[in-house]
Amino acid sequence: MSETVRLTPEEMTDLSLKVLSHVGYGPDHAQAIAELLTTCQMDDCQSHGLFRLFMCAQTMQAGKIDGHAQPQVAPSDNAIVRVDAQGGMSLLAFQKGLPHLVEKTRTHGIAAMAINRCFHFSALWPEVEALSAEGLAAMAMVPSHSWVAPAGGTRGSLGTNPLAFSWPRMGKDPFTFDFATSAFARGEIELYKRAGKPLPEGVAIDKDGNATTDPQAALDGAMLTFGGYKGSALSIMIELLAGPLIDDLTSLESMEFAQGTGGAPYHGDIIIAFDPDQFSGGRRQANDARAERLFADILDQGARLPSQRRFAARARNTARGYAEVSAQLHHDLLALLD
Ligand code: NDP
Ligand code: PYC
Repeated sequence: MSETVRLTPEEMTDLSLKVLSHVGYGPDHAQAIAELLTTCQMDDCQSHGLFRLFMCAQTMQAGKIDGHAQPQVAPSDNAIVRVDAQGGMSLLAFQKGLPHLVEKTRTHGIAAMAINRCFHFSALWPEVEALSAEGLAAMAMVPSHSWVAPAGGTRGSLGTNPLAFSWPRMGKDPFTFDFATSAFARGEIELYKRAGKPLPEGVAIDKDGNATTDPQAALDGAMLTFGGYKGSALSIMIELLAGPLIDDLTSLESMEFAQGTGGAPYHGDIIIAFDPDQFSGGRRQANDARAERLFADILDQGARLPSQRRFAARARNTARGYAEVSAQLHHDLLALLD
């Protein structure tokens, strides 16, 4: 088997739709998930592209998700958009709430969207880039399952808890970063396991609390946060903002909810958006230029901006009309249709 196969966006979406409907997702959720996975794969996001179809299938098999849930946006007259995902996957809820968040941010200067009662498996950059595409700055956070030990701890209390931020740039790709607050995302450890590769040092401990580079021992033990106590504190902040603040579950509670059944974590998602026109007091153009000066100074020394690799992959894959996907992954995804 050759190492990679070439898939066009249409082939990726088609494969995803077939798998998702086969395992039990209704057409609205299947479409939202398939579009997201295609978008991520076209950016060469390996841990949260087509690979995530396994997690979507496992989530359905676990029996707790509603594959036909219709998210409800609650009416509000303040700057908070609340969307009840009704026990479905988060993506449809995000799509439904997005226009309300954009409108409230333009009205109030700052607004937030709290998505409740959702299963969540996806990368966060598409959420924040949907807002930077509207000329707004945004950040997003979610908990996950309690796989990650706090700094100095020996067992999982925290989630892999990604934090994403996007800043709109006139005529250019936005400044975006999106990463787990664990040293590695869980999906990345799963990919190391599939590839039979050892992890770098400092990513995980085994179930006895000893440092390990064995992906399976890491999955059975606990992951570590990036940046020691600093990443650990950021991760706790994400638990609080995307959990108790918005009346939803922490990673510990999400893990308890799953009762060992596997699949995507179940919790909330918080997205905060800022309107630069209002924050800059009418001096957006001048302030944008100051931000550009900072980016130029970073690039000038040979450093790269976060998401630069991803945008380059997007440009390359879009121009040639396909992305390269591991042949083994493609083979294993087709087997989900059996
Ligand atoms: P990575 O470590 O792969 O990358 C994190 C970010 O850092 C990216 O924006 C990346 O840009 C940037 N970056 C990487 N190297 C450099 C560099 N040398 N200089 C500047 N910037 C750099 O991310 P993770 O593995 O931690 O997370 C992957 C995905 O997993 C994320 O999209 C995240 O949302 C998702 N995730 C989702 C979870 C969930 O519960 N839903 C849980 C955990 C993670 P670039 O892409 O251009 O390389
Ligand atoms: O990669 O850590 C992860 C993850 C958790 C939920 C979805 N992705």
